Amino acid sequence: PNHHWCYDDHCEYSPNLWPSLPDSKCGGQSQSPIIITTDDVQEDSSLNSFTFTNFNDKHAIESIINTGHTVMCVLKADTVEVSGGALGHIYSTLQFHFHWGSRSSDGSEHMVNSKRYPMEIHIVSKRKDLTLEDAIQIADGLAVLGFFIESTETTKGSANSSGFGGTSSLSNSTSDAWNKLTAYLTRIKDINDKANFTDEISIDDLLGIVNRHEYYRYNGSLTTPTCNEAVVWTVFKEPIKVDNNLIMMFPDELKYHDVFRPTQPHNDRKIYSTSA
Ligand code: SG7
Ligand code: ZN
Repeated sequence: PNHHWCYDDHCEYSPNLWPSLPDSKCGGQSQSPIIITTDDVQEDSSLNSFTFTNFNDKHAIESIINTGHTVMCVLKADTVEVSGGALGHIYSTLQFHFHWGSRSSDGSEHMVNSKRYPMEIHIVSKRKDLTLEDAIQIADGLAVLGFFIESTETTKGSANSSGFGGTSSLSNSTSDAWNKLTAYLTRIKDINDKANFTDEISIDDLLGIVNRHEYYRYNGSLTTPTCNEAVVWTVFKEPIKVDNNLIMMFPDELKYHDVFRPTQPHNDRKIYSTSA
């Protein structure tokens, strides 16, 4: 059975009905995304730095797929890994994907205080010692790294931006990587379209110079059905800066937009932050 869920009310299961999908955990007490209220986060000195293995591999991306809910870059198996960052296990990276909005500034899933960013990238990894099937049944089975994406235009010309007269703050390799990635979107316009990824870009190229030491941490869920409460979430504080015309290619080239779940209640959860 193809149970039809979506992010608006133009399908059988809009977000408020996700809890009634078969096998759904979407009505649970530890759901994602959430609003991170900076006044309420608890600083935790045990939140140390990550080890990102093979994030510099320019051949790690195997394919790019339009799932109908997101654009997903699938990685070659057993290549990229994430450890450290107080995770307690080694995690194998499976894929990364995007959440975006329409023409507005909305698009990210997590919010910081009242701010929503235009996009969010999720790098999804599973515990190396478990199958994916087992990992989604256990609280720390998956580790998702979330980075906000902000438009370079936002900071152009501001007091702390680099250069004179609005030079882009993107390095050439980052800009080049985002240009190459977004060039695939026109080839995967229809749902289930898939392209082999042949360009040489690494995850490091896409992340660029963003600070990878300062982040928020909490226990939550997958943000799509069946919303398993199996995710150790890391949301990095500093956004990646990408040119606005490239951000806009997601809603423009794909046939859908506003692919982000409404924020969920914290209930009794604590949100931690790396300490200053
Ligand atoms: C996207 O978000 C896809 C899903 C992902 C889901 O719809 O990337 O992945 C696949 C393989 O379709 O679900 C199990 C999984 O990774 C939820 O991921 S998220 O919580 O990081 N947004
Ligand atoms: Zn996601």
